[in-house]
Amino acid sequence: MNDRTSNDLDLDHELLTNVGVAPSEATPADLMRAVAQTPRQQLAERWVETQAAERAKGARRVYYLSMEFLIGRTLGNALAALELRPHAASAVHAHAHRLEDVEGEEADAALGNGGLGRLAACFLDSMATLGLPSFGYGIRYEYGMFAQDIVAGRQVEQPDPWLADGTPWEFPRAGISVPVNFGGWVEEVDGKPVWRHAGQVCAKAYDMVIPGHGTRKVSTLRLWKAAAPAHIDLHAFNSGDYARAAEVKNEFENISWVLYPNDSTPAGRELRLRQEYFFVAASVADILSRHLAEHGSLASLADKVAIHLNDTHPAISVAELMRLLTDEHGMAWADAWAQATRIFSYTNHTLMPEALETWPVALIQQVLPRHLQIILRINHELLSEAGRLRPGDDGFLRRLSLIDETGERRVRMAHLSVVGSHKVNGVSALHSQLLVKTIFADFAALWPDRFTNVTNGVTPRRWLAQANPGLAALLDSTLGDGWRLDLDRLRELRPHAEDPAFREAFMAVKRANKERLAAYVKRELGLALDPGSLFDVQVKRFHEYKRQLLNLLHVVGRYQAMLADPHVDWVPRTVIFAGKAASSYHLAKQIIHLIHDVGAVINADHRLKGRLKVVFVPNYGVSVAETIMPGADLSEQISTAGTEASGTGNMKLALNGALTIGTEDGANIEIRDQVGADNMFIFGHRAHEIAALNQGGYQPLRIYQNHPRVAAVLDSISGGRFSPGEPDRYRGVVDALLGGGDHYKLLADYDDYVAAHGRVDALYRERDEWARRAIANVAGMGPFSSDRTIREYATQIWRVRSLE
Ligand code: 26Q
Repeated sequence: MNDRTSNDLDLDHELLTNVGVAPSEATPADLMRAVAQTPRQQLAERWVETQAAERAKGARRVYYLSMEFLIGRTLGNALAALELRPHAASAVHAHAHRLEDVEGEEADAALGNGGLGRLAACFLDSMATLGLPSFGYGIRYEYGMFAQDIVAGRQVEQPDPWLADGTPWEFPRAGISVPVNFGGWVEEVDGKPVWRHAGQVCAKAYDMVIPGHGTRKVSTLRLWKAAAPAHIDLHAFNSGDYARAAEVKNEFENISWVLYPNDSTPAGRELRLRQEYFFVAASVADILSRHLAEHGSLASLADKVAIHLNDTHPAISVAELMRLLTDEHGMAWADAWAQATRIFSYTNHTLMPEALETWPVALIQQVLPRHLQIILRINHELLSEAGRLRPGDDGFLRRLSLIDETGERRVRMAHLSVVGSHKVNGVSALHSQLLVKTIFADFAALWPDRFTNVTNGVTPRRWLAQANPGLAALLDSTLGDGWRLDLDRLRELRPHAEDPAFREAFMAVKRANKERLAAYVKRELGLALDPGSLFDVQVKRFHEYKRQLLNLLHVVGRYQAMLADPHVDWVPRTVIFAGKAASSYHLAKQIIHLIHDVGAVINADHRLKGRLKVVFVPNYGVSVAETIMPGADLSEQISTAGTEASGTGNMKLALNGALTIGTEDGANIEIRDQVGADNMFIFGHRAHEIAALNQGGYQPLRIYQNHPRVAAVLDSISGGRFSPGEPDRYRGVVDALLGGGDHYKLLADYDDYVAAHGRVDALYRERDEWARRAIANVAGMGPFSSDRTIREYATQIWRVRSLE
């Protein structure tokens, strides 16, 4: 088929006909919309083409169900995938603007909290690029992840109305609207259960087309918006009461209003449960109607459909599919169950018991009465099977049960996900090992083959080609451009680490990226950074287990040591933090405040001669990350061993040439295996040693008493050294360590962490040696492409194949 679209952008025409402004008066935001039109049109053509090809082949597809897709901006990625970048750049230049500035006008699609949501976005990119027949399904939140303002050192959350000015990237599918029912009760009619629902919402489909790179294939991200059913509007219109009509409409439409934050402990909010069922019901109905249209019968469903659960958030789909197959389509229970367990697979993203999703039985009874019956039947059959295996072992049954009977009865969504899936995976080797040793040990005894590992990855298109054009150009001229689609090609960099000219070029790229980051910080915060200093970066959500506070303890310790010994030739450091705290997570917000207070004191202390700076970059998100990752020298991956399931920021930073200081946790271990232990700064207790500390009565107070340097750091914080106006401000933070038992073992790892920083300083003085090791990091990152990850899912779990 010949491509009729010209690749030359006619911006004046787009401005006049699509944006509705005179070309001479176009602002950068107008230009952004005008530039977007050409890729939008080409994506629409590719979407139609891809759908037709999949339908013609009767292809098996994977459906990736996720409450979160942290897409970020689309324009730059679309231009790259469609090979339109040079055309767009010259068209924008003709309007006396730079393409990067025009791209900067686009709002991030921040439909996710952090790692889990960004992983889903990287997976879409890889699924499209590999040509896998695939859909992502999620929610079209009106408001994404809150924007973070910092006011007097404290986090203030602002709404994120990312759709306020519209987005050029969505395709409303006016014809695709699915009714979703809620509430009511279940009756028996002729011996069959009938759900008499009490309420109904419409799910309306909005598609985002996900371009593949190096292929005309695309993937689809179908997001559902909640709308009042048409009859509601009609009713209000007839009665003439507009105010009441608006109120009623809101009750329906609030379902897709706002992304829920990833709280320290997920509260069982009813609206969140409604969101989960809303998008699951719409997605499963859409999957079944597509299957029936293409294949005519549900008998072949499991041959053509794979559904993946991104964490337990869409777990109710197991019950929903069973309901549709049995109640609506008359399939026998056993046949339906055999299909369901062939169709579903599930990824777990956390081991921490308090983060595992459960819902009160009473709430599910009220919102989804038929689903509760189905869950109880699944549970009955599970416990019967398990009882036959281990007769009389009541503890085993209690631990396996879908219902937690201790206290208020609750449904364990992880158990529902495991029982309903043929494969369950963790996201790094360590995490997957711990899963079968801890929270899923009983299920692993029952079904050992169900559990597997698929280590996370990141897309090299966004996280190297787009974020770091300088390094991308150096790689292109050194290795050719094949690494974009085959990241293992980075291995060929290894010999170049021995080439002084290459090292020079590599370090010049790093320097330019640090200058770009410094310019951003200057613009945002008015703070001047020294690009010659070591940029020490920790960017991620704020959580106690990620131990931003350990990093800060080192900063304070270093500050004290510098004051004690100002004439030592200290390696200049800029310690950069960024990340959001859940709005209800008091301690995490206190730590953000403390970083600001410490920064204010240190940055103003002239005795340091500018050799230590502390910066907090506000509103961390995908686009901010694209500026920070390339400018980092040192990547802080310092979670308590056994707590970070994988991490993906660790991969983005190493891929951009940062060296890691990290614990043996999550994917850090596999990164070390690939880049070499000599090229990382590993420290701290290992997972089994942390477990032993938990067994053996860990006493942080002992450490405090026996380590004067630790004591001096903690005393200065708790004594108000950094909050003179309110000396008690950080009592609570320090108390969590000394009085609260230091759950995440900061003090146990402090000494080793400080020692590791000593090795960092020593290496940084040896510029040449640092360059060698930074290059070794990039060279070792091939396996951490999400293309590798998705190939593993496709072959080992989903059994889907690329078209042709
Ligand atoms: C649950 C219930 C109610 C409200 C919110 C939530 C909720 C939302 C988001 C719970 C958890 C999340 C996000 C979890 C997450 O991002 N986990 C990270 O996943 C990454 C991708 O696998 C890993 O690399 C990280 O280690 C893991 O922390």
